[in-house]
Amino acid sequence: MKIAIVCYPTFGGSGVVATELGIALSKRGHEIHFVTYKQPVRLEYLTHNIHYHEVIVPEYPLFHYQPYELALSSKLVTVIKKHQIDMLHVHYAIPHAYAGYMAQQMLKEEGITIPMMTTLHGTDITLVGSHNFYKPAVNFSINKSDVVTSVSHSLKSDTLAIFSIDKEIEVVPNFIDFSNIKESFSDCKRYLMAAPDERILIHISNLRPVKRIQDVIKVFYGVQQKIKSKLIIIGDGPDREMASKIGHELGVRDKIIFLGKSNEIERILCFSDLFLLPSEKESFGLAALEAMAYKVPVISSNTGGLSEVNEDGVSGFLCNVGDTDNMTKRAIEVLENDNTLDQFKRQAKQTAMKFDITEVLPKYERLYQKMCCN
Ligand code: GMT
Repeated sequence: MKIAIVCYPTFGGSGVVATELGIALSKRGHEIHFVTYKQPVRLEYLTHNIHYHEVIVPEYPLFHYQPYELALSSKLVTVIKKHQIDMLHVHYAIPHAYAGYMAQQMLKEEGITIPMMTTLHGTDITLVGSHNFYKPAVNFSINKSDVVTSVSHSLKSDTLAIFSIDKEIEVVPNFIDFSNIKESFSDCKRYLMAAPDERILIHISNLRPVKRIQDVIKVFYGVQQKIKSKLIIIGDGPDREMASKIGHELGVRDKIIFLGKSNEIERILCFSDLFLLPSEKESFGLAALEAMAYKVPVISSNTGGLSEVNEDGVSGFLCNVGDTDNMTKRAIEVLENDNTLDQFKRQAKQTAMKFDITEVLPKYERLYQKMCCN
């Protein structure tokens, strides 16, 4: 099939999932066309089966806000016609489902029918989309999608609770392509980050308030009182300064390493011992799943879809949002002795393997088939 994929090209989970999905589909013989404003960060190569079309929004002084949706829907019309695309898969409802619907309508005028699947990822529903500024348009474009999927059962329930949806929502979880995950690393440079007798805790996110980075620092503070350790923080965002300040106040700033945005997550996960994800909201927690795939157990909150990914007592532990005392206790339980840590590491990987792409890809392909050929 010829599939146009619309996504955010940045480090966020929705863009990563869309990119990995496109790459996997291309390997199965589908022709994939990414349509977005920058080459997606995880899209390292373009082949005859993978194409990238840049949406350009020229600055025009009259516009206070540059009209990205307009440029995107126009680009979609052009790409769909030129490459005779069979279907459209948009990731993240805002504004992609809306722009996709507009493209569908323009093409209809020319006698071209193009079905659209919308995959809901989380903040497009729970944080941004639910706001009255956007809600009517998001509700409308979800209902106008031919197929709607969500990345967890929890996100499906949230969507049905927040919006008036008259479409069936199919749950298709996020995934890991285990064929890309190395069993062993020759260049895993743990010594660069910590002494041999230190444990390494890690947090990866866009450092937004929803991630509760203050809880990451508090938990680390508690852990390092009992166990010699370092904390690595990957990603960048508005709460980075605040995290650093709390680190100073608690006297642990010198044990926290901020690495910024990274495209080399695997080279850091390979030596990490524990992933912290205490989010306020989290529809799935792809970052946690990626950590588990590299044998890093997870202490997370039990919000949203996290309990569908992180198995309590198996791949790590789930705690109530904001309960940093319990998170600290659980973290120490996992890290305290080598045997327990090894067991959690093994179990983390086993749990992650349930989300291998070979389990998930056929679900998308079945839905594509149904949508295009019914
Ligand atoms: O977590 C973020 O703020 C980024 C956001 C995104 O849209 O990229 O992540 C959402 O989608 C990911 C991929 O499906 C999920 O793994 C994240 O849990 C979800 N984030 C939230 O729900 C806060």
